[in-house]
Amino acid sequence: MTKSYKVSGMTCGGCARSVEGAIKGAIPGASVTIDLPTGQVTVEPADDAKVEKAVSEAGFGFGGAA
Ligand SMILES: [Cu+2]
Repeated sequence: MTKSYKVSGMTCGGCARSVEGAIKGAIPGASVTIDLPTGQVTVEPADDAKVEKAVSEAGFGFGGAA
C-alpha cells in the first residue's frame, strides 16, 4: 500500500537523498518519492513505524501521515 508522510527539515536534494536512503534501508525494495517544497514523502509499500524510525534517525522531523 502506498502512503504519504510529512517530513520536516529537508532543505536540499542532499536531505532528500538522506531520507530516501534511510527509508530504503528500513524497507528494502521500497519505492520512495519525495516532494522537497512540501516535505511530502510517499512510500510504497508503507510501514508507519519503520518510516518514522528511519526519518528520525536520519535527523529529520516525522510529522505523521500527510
Ligand atoms: Cu540538505
